[in-house]
Parts: sequence; C-alpha cells; structure tokens
Amino acid sequence: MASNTFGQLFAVTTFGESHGPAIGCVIDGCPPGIAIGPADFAHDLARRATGKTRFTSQRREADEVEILSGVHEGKTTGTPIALLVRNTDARPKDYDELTGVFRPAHADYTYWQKYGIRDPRGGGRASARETTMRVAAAVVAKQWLAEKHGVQVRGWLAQIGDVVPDMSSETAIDFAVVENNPFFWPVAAQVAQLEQYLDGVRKDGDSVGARVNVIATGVPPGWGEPVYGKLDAELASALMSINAVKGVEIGDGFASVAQRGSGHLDEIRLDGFTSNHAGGILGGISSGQDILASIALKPTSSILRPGRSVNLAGEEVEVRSKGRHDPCVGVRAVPIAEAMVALVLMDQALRHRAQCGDVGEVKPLIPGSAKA
Ligand code: EPS
Repeated sequence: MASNTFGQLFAVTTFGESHGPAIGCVIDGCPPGIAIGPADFAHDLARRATGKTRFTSQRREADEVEILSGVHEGKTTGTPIALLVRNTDARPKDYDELTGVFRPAHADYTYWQKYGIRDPRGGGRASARETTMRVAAAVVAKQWLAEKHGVQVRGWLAQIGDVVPDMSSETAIDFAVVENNPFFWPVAAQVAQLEQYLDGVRKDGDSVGARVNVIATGVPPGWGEPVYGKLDAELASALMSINAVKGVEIGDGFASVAQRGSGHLDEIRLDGFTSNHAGGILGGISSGQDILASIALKPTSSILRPGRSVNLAGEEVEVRSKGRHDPCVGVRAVPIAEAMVALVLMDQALRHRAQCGDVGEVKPLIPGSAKA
C-alpha cells in the first residue's frame, strides 16, 4: 500500500493493522542527539489510548513502545528510528460476522473496491489504532521542537455535538483544566454535563461528532514552503489524514467567508500583530504568531444501532457493529491532532534549515516571533 510515509526530511512510515500482531513506525531523517527513551512515549500514548474511561472504546491495550533502532544510550543516533507497539488486546473474533459485509460509513467498501482484498478485523489498516504510531513519532518531534525552538503544540476539545465550551468567565484556554478531565475540555464546570451527555449518546447506541482545536506557540517566522509545500496546505493534509476528519480550518477558517477585509486584517505594529485571523500563516509561511488549526470529526461510524448495507454476495443486508467503540472519536483525536501538527512543524523546520539556514535574523522581527 502506498502513501504510508509522511514528511520529507522527518519522514515517518507507519505499518500494522488493528488486530494484527503489532503496529509500528520508522522515522527516517531524525537529527542525532535528541534524548529519548521508552518512558517518554507513555504520557502522550496514554492520552490517546482506549480503555482509560467509560467514554472511550473499552479495548485495553498496553501501548508500550519498544525502540528497535536509532537510539543509543538514550539519544537518537541519526539512523532510522524503529518503534514497535504490540497489540495486546486484539479480539478479531468480534469481526467474524462482518467479514462478508460492508459496514456503512466505514472504509470497508472503498478498500474492497480499491484493492479487491481487505483485512476485515476491526478497521484493519483503516482503524484509528494506526494513529498510536503518529502520536509516538510526534513525541520525538515535540521534544526537538521544544528543545530547539521552544515550540509547544497543544490541543483541546472545542465542541462535542452541539455542546461548546462556555468561555464567558475564562480569558484563555487553561491547559491544566484541559488535561484534568476525560474530554480535554477547557471548562471544568461543564464536565459533569458532558459526562451525562455522552452517557446518553452511549445508551442510545449512537455516537456524536466533535471539533478539536490545536495551537502551536513559539513557532518562528519563516517555516513553510511556497507554493506547493505551504505550511497551511501541509497542516490541512496532515490533519485531514486523521481517521474521521471531515473538515480543517486554519485561523478563522470558514468564518472568513462572512468577514470583510477590514475585519480580517491582522495589522502589523512594531510591538506585535493586532489580531490573528490568519492563524499564524501568511502566504503559506509562519508569521511568528500562534499557529491555530481546527478540525471537524464525524460521529464514530461503528454504532450499536443497525444500519443498512450490502454484502459480498451482492445482497442488501442489515449490519450491526460488534467490537469496542468510542461514542465520540473526537475526544481521543486531541493528542492525534497535536501529533500531526508537530510532525508537520518538525518537517518544515528541517526543510527551512536546509534551504535558508544561512539567512539568519531578518529585521524587523515583530515581538512574539522567536528567531528562526
Ligand atoms: C477503532 C475501533 C476499535 C477501537 C480502535 C479504533 O477497535 P476494535 O476494532 O478493536 O474494536 O478500539 O481504537 C484502538 C484500538 C486504538 O488504539 O485507538 C476504529 O475502527 O477506528
């Protein structure tokens, strides 16, 4: 299968299926000298994992990262980094009855049409299980971005169904709150309401969509390659490659449609930009402002309610999902979206350094913009 590699200079190839023996990735092009060990993966992998609360799939994977190559005495060596995560709680039998049918709203039908063969166990390669390795690879990227440039990439849930964060008494996103509830939700006072809401969705045998926002702070001006490697274009592509993502916005995104130029103008003053409608990217290149991205995730396609479809014999059938599924895939997408943003930024940073490393600091440098 082609297109399993992502990035040019920090190139990540993932492999594996949801109910196969293992999933993994190879990172090629990683700079040497980054301090990394198996324990460094635990935090972000746990944030993404299933089975941690009743609001996610109840599959309980160990999600332990084995470093097979590319790291010696706790430091990256510049050679390919191979990471492996064994599937410890696969239950392919759940899918025996579904082998000959195309689950509606899944990749079953399209994989079948494309390849004429498919792994029916869970989503196979199309399963969100694969995103484990994106998050693992991004742990290395996040580490380098933070160390070399002070870049932080963080996400939060910005909507579940029709519930939005009530920011009326907040001035900014408080990441201590985001990290302290099962929904990555920025308003602690609404968590009980969300629990009730998602319990209701689950009891209905249904699922619900979500919006995830990501902010990257500390990105210096200059990252992004016009015209076909624009930073926003690569972010959109990377974020859209996450399972269930149906929309991507950068900055004001689709709200820009209803704006006037005068309202969207991010004016430049010597002491900073006056606003950030652009989401930190101008002409496909980072401006030094915060990078703002937002994604829309469809409701989980595997629901307990029956859905109509067809089978391999060409008959119309009713399909009922078994397996262990998330009432809202958007919740676990927060660390995945952060990961894709970090991977794009790492790759673009290395590409910027390769071509423009000799340019040095260019004046005027607007405050808030770290030196590239
Ligand atoms: C997924 C379906 C479920 C989830 C899985 C993603 O798996 P299963 O087919 O085993 O019931 O549990 O998520 C993970 C295992 C994971 O690690 O993210 C899907 O169809 O995308």
